[in-house]
Amino acid sequence: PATGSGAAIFAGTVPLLTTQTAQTSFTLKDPSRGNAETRNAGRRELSSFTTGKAFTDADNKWGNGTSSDAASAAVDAQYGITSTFDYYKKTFGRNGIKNDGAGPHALVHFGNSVGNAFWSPDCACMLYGDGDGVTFKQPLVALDVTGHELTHGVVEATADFQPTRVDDQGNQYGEAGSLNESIADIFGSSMEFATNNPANPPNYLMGEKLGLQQTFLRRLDKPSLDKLEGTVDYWDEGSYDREVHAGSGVSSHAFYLLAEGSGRKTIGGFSYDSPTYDGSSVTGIGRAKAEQIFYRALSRYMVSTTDFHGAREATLQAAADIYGQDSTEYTTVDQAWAAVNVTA
Ligand code: ASN
Ligand code: ZN
Repeated sequence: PATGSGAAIFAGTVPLLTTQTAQTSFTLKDPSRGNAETRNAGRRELSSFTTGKAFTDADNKWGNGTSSDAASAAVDAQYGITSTFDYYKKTFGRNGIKNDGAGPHALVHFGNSVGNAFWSPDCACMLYGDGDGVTFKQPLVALDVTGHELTHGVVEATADFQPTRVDDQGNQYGEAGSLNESIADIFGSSMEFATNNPANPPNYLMGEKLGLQQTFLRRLDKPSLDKLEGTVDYWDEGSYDREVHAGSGVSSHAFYLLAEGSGRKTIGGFSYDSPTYDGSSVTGIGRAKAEQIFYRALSRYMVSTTDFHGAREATLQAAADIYGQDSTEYTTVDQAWAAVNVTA
């Protein structure tokens, strides 16, 4: 690969490994990471392009750090997809989204005024809108958004959670779909911690770089602080038919409690105060162990119809496999689920 650098919108100035195609021409494709590549959708929708257009650059210095240069969003995207590739490889030995060695693909500048980012099963790639100009004023290329969306690709290749219901506007409901959103937030924020970019300090907030009025999209320590999507802290049998981004809080909160514990805590300059359903206090086992437990549960025990009670059992089994049934880790998994009202 050729060694270049990029000026991103969110991630600061970052190194990029690229491909030289001529004396003075480079493309945004990283041969050291399964040809992970970011291309330009040119504001078109999926129906009217197939692969977009390659970004090229004469001196291998990409972007100017703002949206005024179309390449800047591509720098964030390429940095995000390669950082996610590295995260899964280093942390879990997973070689790519599908574990087939292929690097992720991304298309930036997707569609006209799209305030969202997606994992698309059609192209097996990331699609990033430039924002709707109202709620989202910037391209949705922030690091944790990339970790979230690519994790939907990992979920598709593993448990493949399916929503129990989809309404006529395409909104998805139910616990398996909520686990999909939750797992995407769990590994999206874990990837942010692993990447530890100085311009993007890691935390348990999702989408905090996007310039939202609420300052974040969702958060794992106390999901109910999110008023945008109405995310919930605890499982509630009586009313459980939630939109998946709202329901995701239950298992995201269990993960946070497992990793960090309940109550007040300052991590990397961010303050958290995580509650529990039953007033119990939970002592965390650390993020690294919590990640291993959740990944093993996802990749071995969870299936398309797994609900929160099934997720509890899957993570208990994973903890028993790694640490033993008499371990503190196993007991803490049990406590963390009880603290979000998911019990045997
Ligand atoms: N950003 C949304 C998500 O990943 C897009 C979607 O798939 N509905 O949850
Ligand atoms: Zn999602």
